[in-house]
Amino acid sequence: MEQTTSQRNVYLSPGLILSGVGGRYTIELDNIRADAPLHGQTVVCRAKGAFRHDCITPLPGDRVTISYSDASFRRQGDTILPDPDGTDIRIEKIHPRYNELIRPPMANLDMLFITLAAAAPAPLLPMVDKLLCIAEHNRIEPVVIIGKRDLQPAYADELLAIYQNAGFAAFGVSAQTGEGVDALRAYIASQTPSADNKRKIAAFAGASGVGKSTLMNLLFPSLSQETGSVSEKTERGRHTTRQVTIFPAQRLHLTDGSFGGFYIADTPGFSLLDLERFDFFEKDDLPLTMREFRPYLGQCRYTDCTHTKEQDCAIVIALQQGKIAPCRHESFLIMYNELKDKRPWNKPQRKF
Ligand SMILES: Nc1nc2c(ncn2[C@@H]2O[C@H](COP(=O)(O)OP(=O)(O)OP(=O)(O)O)[C@@H](O)[C@H]2O)c(=O)[nH]1
Ligand SMILES: [Mg+2]
Ligand SMILES: [Zn+2]
Repeated sequence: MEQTTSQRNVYLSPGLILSGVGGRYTIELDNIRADAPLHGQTVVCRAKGAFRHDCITPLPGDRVTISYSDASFRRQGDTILPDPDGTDIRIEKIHPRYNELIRPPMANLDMLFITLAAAAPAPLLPMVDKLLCIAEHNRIEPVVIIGKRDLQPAYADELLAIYQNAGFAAFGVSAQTGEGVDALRAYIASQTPSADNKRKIAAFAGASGVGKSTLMNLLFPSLSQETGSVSEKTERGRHTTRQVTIFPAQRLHLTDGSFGGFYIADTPGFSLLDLERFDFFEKDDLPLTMREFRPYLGQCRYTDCTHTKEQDCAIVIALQQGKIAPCRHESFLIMYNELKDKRPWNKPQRKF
């Protein structure tokens, strides 16, 4: 759309928020409108003030419409260069979200690579399982990645079996030795764009230090030069990711060629404290988010069965028969206890 206001052309372009820091958003504009000068470009800009007023925070993954004018770019021969400060560019509209998470703070996720380490840091399985349940509840396809296999191979394989038996796609990998990385890359490459042909948005998520950034750099060698800009050195000299950054598909080249099926985000690791602030849902929704519980639901003796300890509970029987892993049921109990007195759940309001 093009309008003229005081002799300036004003343009509207759709795009995707790749990252946002301190109210400044990096947006990849769709490459569809040849008449909108910045189409296909990546711009940095702010959001219109009304969002803050309404307590709406634009998130990485948001589909947005931005407005800009002729003052927002300059032409150099055939090349158009967007204003690096984006002073005349702003987010006008956030399109309806398919889903929205607090950790990692992202919208419209299709897939979550839930990453844990076999050791260093030792995995907190209740946290992993909580993340899996949140993904299921938000209709995000979870994939479990057990990293640092080199440190504890036997334990890594044990965890792999638990998550594969529960019905998840799961991979054991080591960035140190490279084992399992090819299989994971092949899996990612096999994921085709969703039915409406939009590229899927995926993110790596998990505790801090499990190796998310290292693994992403190994999977997508073209990223490795860039991660320095999104991670910072901690007091202990370690690099840690400070913000969600979605990498546009055209930069995600696999070693053997180009790959455009995904946008993939690196995200800051969770801490124990973050666990408290995770997204959650109602107690009654919990059993449905446990993938391997589903075949047994509706088969318990009591219709209001909590699946914690009742007589003739189909879940407890499956647990006793070894069909459900004890650690998964333990995580279920922890989440159940957390949710049982928490009702109704008030989603925290996010501010800029
Ligand atoms: N032994 C071993 N160490 C690894 C492996 N992958 C990563 N590391 C090390 O683990 C540390 C943390 O790796 P990162 O990739 O920064 O972890 P992260 O999950 O991105 O951490 P945050 O950004 O803080 O969330 C680094 O010192 C890596 O060298 C692995 O497969 N094996
Ligand atoms: Mg990182
Ligand atoms: Zn039951």
